[in-house]
Formats: sequence, structure tokens, C-alpha cells
Amino acid sequence: MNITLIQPFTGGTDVEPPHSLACIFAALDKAGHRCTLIDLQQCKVRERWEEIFKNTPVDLVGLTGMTPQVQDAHEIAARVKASRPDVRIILGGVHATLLPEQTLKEFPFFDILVIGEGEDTVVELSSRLEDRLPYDDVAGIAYRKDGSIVITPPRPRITNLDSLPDHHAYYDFDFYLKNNSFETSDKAISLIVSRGCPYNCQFCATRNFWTLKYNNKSVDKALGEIRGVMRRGAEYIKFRDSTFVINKKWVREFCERIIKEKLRFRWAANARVDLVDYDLFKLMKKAGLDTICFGVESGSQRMLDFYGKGVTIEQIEKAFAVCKRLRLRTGAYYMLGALTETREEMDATFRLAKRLNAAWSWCFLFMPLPGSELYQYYIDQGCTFDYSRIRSDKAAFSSAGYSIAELEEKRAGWYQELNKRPNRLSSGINALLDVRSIYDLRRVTRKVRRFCGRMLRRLPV
Ligand code: B12
Ligand code: SF4
Repeated sequence: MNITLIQPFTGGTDVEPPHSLACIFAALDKAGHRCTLIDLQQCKVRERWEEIFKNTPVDLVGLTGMTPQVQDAHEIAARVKASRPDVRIILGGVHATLLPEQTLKEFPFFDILVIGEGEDTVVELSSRLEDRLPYDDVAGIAYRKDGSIVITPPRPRITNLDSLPDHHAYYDFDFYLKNNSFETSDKAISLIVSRGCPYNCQFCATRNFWTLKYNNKSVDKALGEIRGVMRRGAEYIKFRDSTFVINKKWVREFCERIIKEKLRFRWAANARVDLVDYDLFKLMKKAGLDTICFGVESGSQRMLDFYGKGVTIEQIEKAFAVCKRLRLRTGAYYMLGALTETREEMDATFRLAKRLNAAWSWCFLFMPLPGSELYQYYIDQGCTFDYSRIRSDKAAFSSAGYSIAELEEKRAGWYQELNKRPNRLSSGINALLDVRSIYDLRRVTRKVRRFCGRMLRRLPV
């Protein structure tokens, strides 16, 4: 079957590989289908995607979408139907999974939704569609039938992630190596080596998407993938796993193998403050860990409890102290503007952020995400949703007597204040202090050269 997968534009400055569709592409390719991925995150493709689409043989179209993208995905579906009314359109991803009934009611151009992990479902579904067979017994889908919506039983999670084909050959790797939003001048790419998260944060959609089941690829498989992307030029890897440090035994083995096998790359990952462990983090640093990011969220214990974060301010401060001792670069995510949050609580977050002094601080305006417990809380409070406002720099609702515009201004002010140059300078000094090998020296020299070049270009001529 000819299948065209279309990645909508994610907007903003975050440019990352279309992992979801690349995974689907890899699974379909392995099953013998002929696929094309049209990636609207690339400007040159965005401008002429309809022309590319018209010139590609197609029997089935697959789209993906987080909540903020679902409207764009639907507009794409409308354009596809306008030129090829006979082609069925599947939508997969977070939004379709968490709100299947609403999605089918609201967006008429999506024909079938794939709920949850998509690899096995899409392969089974495509072969049914190809053979013109009924698909009502395919687990993990939703569709319309005789004016009502049918949701089939959920498909069990894939237990062995190693069985999935490598997906990095299925997107424009070189484009993403050169164009990414990571805080490094090295050639960087993102990788995901686990699925799910066993924690229970009330603002997070991960839990309801993946269920509480968490699993890793094997260390062998992860290292194989890393070697593959390094061969293609990657020097820096941003692990996009929801929380990288969950299975400490796995992380320890992973780091020991990197050291033993002399794999030279630097990396960044996410962790929870309550999982920081001095010896483990020391080992991670030895294995190339460059930046560790924490969802700090708030400087108010009441808000942390409201968010169901399950950590204390003391644990946050301790975790950052350990990272400071290890001279590890830190990143911190904060939220402001949730319902019930007071002005004093927002100020407490800002004060904590100043104390923690992370190299990178990302301030998000709180948004209730479909699939999270707090989404339901907002609905119970009578709130209605405009999906296009679910962006990190946009406020969805006013809070603590601040208007939407005031909250957006406050966020922007925090962001500027917290990401001032001295933090970067101190992380640059740390990089110099951390030179342990020729490899490190070469990397730092290259960075200094690039920095000086940038500075020289800024001088008036
Ligand atoms: C990487 C990532 C990003 C990347 C996206 C890169 C990209 N081009 O896709 C970047 C950094 C850009 C990003 C941005 C945002 N993200 Co984000 N992101 C993630 C993250 C960490 C991993 C996603 C991923 O690639 N997973 C791996 C793939 C394999 O899994 P998957 O995407 O779920 O795909 C599987 C299935 O869904 C299904 N599937 C998906 N699509 C399709 C399509 C078809 C046709 C089929 C058959 C199946 C299918 O099959 C796939 C394989 O099993 C998730 C958290 C998580 N761990 O899932 C959050 C997550 C998806 N993001 C989230 C959010 C909120 C955002 C932002 C709004 C954050 C912000 N503060 O600005 C922005 C939105 C940007 C925008 N304007 O649209 C939420 C989504 C909640 C929701 N209801 O939509 C999540 C779940 C995190 C959370 N906190 O809850 N994100
Ligand atoms: S916020 Fe992080 S730790 Fe909490 S449930 Fe989501 S992914 Fe897990």
C-alpha cells in the first residue's frame, strides 16, 4: 500500500525530528508498505507540500498531533480530502489517544484514530484496508460507524522495545542535526530510549497516554542506536525520555558501558529531583552527561502538592546542590499561572529559580493538557479550551488577578532575568575546568573559536 505520512509544523523555535511518524514509517516499511514522509517542520517542504503530495502515489494518509497541533493537522486533512476525497486519513498521537470521541466529533476529516502506541496497530490496520477487509476487531482504534463512534479495546503496550526497527533512517537526519534548538554548539540530535513514566504529576499527559507502565530499550539496543547516530555525525544527544533516571540499575549499566567502550559524545537528559544520587550522577558525568534538566515547577510547597509532583522544596535545593558540587550544567522547568496560584506563590517560584541559578531556566505558562488530571479540574471549574493557546509562551487563562497579557509579560520578564549571561559564562568556565582528555580539549577549543568568531562578527566594522 502507498502511505503518505504528514508531520504538521510544531511552530515555535523547538525543532526536533518527527520521531512519532518516523517510528510509524519504520514499522510500515518493515511490513512491506511504500511510505513517504512529508515533514512540514522543514520550511522548504512547508512551502510546497501540496505539490509533493499530489506527485506521490497514495492510498492512505497518516497524520500526527499533540493537542496544539490538532487543528493544523485537521486543516491538512481538509486539503488532502479536497484533492483526494477517496483517500482515508488516520490520525495518531497524544491528542487522538486522550480525547478520541471528542476528536472524531470535532474534526470530520479524520476517518480513523490510532490510540496509544501505533506500530502494531497501524500495520494491522493498513493490511485490513489494503485487502478491503473489516477492521472493527483491530485493537486500539476509533472510527465513525452509522452515525456513532466506535472505540475498540485498548492494545496492550509493546513489551519489548528492542523489537522495534531503528527509525533514524526515516527522517531527514542531516536537517535535524544542523537545525535544533538545543543549548549546544555541537551537532545534536534527540533520542528516546524508554517509554512511559510511573509518576503521577497531575499536570502531565504522559501517564494517561502511556499508562503507568515504564519500559526501556536494552542497554545494547540504546548503545547501538547511539553508535548509529554518531556515525552520521551526532556529537551531542538530547535524551527526550520523559524521565531518563528512573531505572537506576539501567542508567548505571548504560554509563559503565559508555565509559568502557570509549563512546565519546555528550548528552543531556531529564530527571526528577528526588532521584538525584551523588554517585550515580558522578558516573553519568563521567559518561559524558553535560546537562541535567529538572521539572522544578514551583517554589511553593502548596503548588507542588497541588501539581501532585511528590517532591519537596528541600529535595529540589539538595538536588541542585549535588549538581553544583559535580559541576554539572542544570536546566530547570518552571510553571506559573495555574488556577489557585497566588501572586505570592508565583514570586516564591521566581525567588527559588534565582537561588537555584540553573544554566537554563524555561518558564512555561500553565496549560491544562488533555490527558492530565488538572485538565478535568479546569473543566469542572467551567473553563473552555482554545487549543491554539496551548503553547508555552501563551496563557490559556488568567490567574491570581493577572490578565492573560500580564501573565505573558511576567513570563517573558522571568525568562530574560533568569537566563542572563553570567550563568552561561560560569558553565563555560566549568567546561574548561572539566577538560580531562584530548577529546575534551579539542571540543572546548572548537567552542572558544566559535564564540570568538561570533563576538568578532558583532564588532562594528
Ligand atoms: C519530543 C517531544 C516534543 C518535541 C516534538 C518533536 C516532534 N516533532 O514531534 C517538541 C520539543 C517540539 C515538543 C513540543 C511540545 N510538547 Co512535547 N513532547 C515530546 C515528548 C517528550 C516525546 C514525544 C515523542 O517523540 N515520543 C516518542 C514517540 C515514538 O511517541 P509518540 O509521539 O507518542 O508516538 C507514538 C504514538 O503516539 C503513535 N502515533 C503518533 N503519531 C502517530 C501517527 C500515526 C499515523 C499513527 C498510526 C500513530 C501515531 O505511534 C507512535 C509510536 O508508538 C512527549 C512526552 C512523551 N514521553 O511522550 C512530550 C509531549 C508529547 N509534549 C507535550 C507538550 C504539551 C508539548 C508542548 C505544548 C510543550 C510546550 N510547553 O510548549 C510543545 C508543543 C509544540 C507545538 N506547538 O505543537 C505533551 C502533550 C500533551 C498533549 N495533550 O498534547 C507531552 C505528552 C508531554 C507532557 N508534558 O505531557 N514536544
Ligand atoms: S512530569 Fe515528569 S515525572 Fe511527572 S508524570 Fe510527567 S513525565 Fe513523569
